[in-house]
Amino acid sequence: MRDLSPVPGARRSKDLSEKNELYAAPRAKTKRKALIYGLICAGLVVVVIAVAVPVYLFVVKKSGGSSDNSGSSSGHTGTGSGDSTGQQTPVAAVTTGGDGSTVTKDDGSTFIYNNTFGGFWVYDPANPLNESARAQAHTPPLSEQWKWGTDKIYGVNLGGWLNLEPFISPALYEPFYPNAVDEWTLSELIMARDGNLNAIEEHYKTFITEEDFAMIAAAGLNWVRIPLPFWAIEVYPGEPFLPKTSWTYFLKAIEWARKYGIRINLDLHAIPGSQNGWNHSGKIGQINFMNGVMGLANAQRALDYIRVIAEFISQPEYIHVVPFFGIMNEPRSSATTYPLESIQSFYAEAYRIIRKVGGTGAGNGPIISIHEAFQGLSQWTGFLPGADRVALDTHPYLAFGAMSADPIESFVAQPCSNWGGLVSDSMSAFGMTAAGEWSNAINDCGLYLNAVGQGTRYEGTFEGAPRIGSCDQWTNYQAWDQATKDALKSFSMSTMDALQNWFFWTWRIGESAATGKVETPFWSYKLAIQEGWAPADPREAEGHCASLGAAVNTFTGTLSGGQIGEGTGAGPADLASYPWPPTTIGGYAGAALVAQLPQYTATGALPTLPVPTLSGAAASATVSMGSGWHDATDTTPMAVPVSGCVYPDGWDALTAAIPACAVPAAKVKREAAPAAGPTLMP
Ligand SMILES: *[C@@H]1O[C@H](CO)[C@@H](O)[C@H](O)[C@H]1NC(C)=O
Ligand SMILES: *[C@@H]1O[C@H](CO)[C@@H](O)[C@H](O)[C@H]1NC(C)=O
Ligand SMILES: CC(=O)N[C@H]1CO[C@H](CO)[C@@H](O)[C@@H]1O
Repeated sequence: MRDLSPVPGARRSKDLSEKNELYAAPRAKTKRKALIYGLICAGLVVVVIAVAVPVYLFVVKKSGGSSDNSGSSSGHTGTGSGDSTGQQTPVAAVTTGGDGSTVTKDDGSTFIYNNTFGGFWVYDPANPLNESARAQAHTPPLSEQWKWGTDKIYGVNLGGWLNLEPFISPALYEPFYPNAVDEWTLSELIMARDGNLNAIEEHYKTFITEEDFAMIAAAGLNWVRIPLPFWAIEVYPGEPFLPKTSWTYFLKAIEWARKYGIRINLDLHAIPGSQNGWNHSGKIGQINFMNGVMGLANAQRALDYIRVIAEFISQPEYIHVVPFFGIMNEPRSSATTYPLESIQSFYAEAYRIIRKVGGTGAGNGPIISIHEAFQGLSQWTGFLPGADRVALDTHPYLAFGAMSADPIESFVAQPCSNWGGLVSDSMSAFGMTAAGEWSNAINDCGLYLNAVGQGTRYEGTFEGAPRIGSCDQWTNYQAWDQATKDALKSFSMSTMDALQNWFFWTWRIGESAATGKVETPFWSYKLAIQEGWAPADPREAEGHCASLGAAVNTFTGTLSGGQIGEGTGAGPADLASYPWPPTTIGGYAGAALVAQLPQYTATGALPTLPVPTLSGAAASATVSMGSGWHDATDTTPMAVPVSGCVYPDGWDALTAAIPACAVPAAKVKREAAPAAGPTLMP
């Protein structure tokens, strides 16, 4: 997330007397407590009777089988009693459950699944690929095709989990204040302190767990967007990130999403060399993707990582759980970095690659989501017309514009007018458009929000902004009164109504180690549920703008043709007008100059992402979990450094000299491997 919102910012400030009223516990809370106790008491009964879905029986061998079984079977009402022959013991294992059912996790511990929307979980060790689970009755099960533009995405990001951000998990950064400012420096400092990066894996293990997926479904949400860094695949020498490990946890996310009927938008969030110079790209500072001496080489690496991910998620075993691929978070295209035509060439090349991997047409490979690159949605009208399933991504935020002391009430209707029309117009003019990020923040208050060691515009301590007031009232959520919460909820709902298909940023904000509490409360959906400023059901938001008397232009059309994978298969007519390599790399305008830039050469081994290892009872399942690589005919090697050549540092190359030895652009062309099935290569 960042501040280059292409939409109008907040209004100018007026005075607001700070609120110091004590937090009055909302009535709802008492009611909820009673409900909670009721559920606990009813728990066991509910487990047995409330599940109207089939219960599967499977047989475990008496010797040695039972411990396997207890470890991973879900639900556990089974009380298999030994039979007199001592041969085999039938154990009833619950493989699915609805509201109030008990879920048993990998480690044998249990929790209660709550879902008042008719959702149910499914996990059958005999068929770990079962796709019947539903997040809610109104959300299609994974086994059914998502209807783009008709079914509504009510999503949250799992931000700061596998791709770290200081304001999301401040406790990881605080011990190193002010030196850890991004994942690069954090990794270096943890390595220096511990001699390993176990602390980062510990974060993966604990920050998001299975319960979160259950709670997300219980909150009426049906999608998650998961930011993933390229180092989930590999690192190059000199890159201090923890390599490969986050992939293991992404596989857990796939398992849990499948179990709870939630779909995943995999968002490649950090790109070699940095696509935006912001902390969440891995390294603050330079933009070396598509910019400067290593701009093209870094882009080659990025394309290969996109291919490796597309090869994984296009497999039939995974495509229904991960049908949405955000290929790059927030590329910061501009006249001083890489211009629109450059990022469009990159997107077009990614499109060729992904569609070649998965084939064309609904269900073949993911919908491809491209961020509007801070150009505004309308700039994308007419880009790749007729393309097979390309979606636009936009991140509208109020938090980073001009600050205002006005009360939350004054912001409530803004999303309706500011954003509703933009998204709907884009749905009509371009096709599927979703807001990959938004938050409740009406200002930039909160620990590390603008970066470690930086202040806030609101307090007049960042970027020369004039002071508006103290941030305390906006960060000390325990003191918020009911009116504040109601206004915040209303702001949330008008944003949901305006954006229509959305992913809140973010599900969870970790507590600060210093204060033991969340310091950026506007940014946590989990906290919003707990403290009462999230709608119980996001569908309540529909019509909210109208109820406020604010006009919102809701998309009422239908997407068709290539937009939903029902195109002619001809592909976009203008694909050839977006060449790869592009004719401009930041600082090098014109094919002749681009041709001088160093490139990697396609001679490297292909890194296939591993498939999950089944454990417990599932270990004996006979289903194939795939090979990790969808298209066996895709044997184009990875682009790697030319052996013997010394390249400039890919993260610090803006002023480097061009090496004489690296392959000049003109000599390298992506090899088209023999095509099996439909191909869009022109
Ligand atoms: C479901 O509700 C019960 C109390 O009714 C609670 O203990 C449990 O943590 C909830 N489950 C989840 C996943 O939040
Ligand atoms: C998946 O699980 C559900 C619920 O247990 C069951 O009804 C369905 O038949 C299963 N489908 C497959 C393909 O195993
Ligand atoms: C300097 C910098 O990169 N700051 C960004 C760090 O991340 C936060 C949260 O995403 C952004 O708001 C900052 O702009």
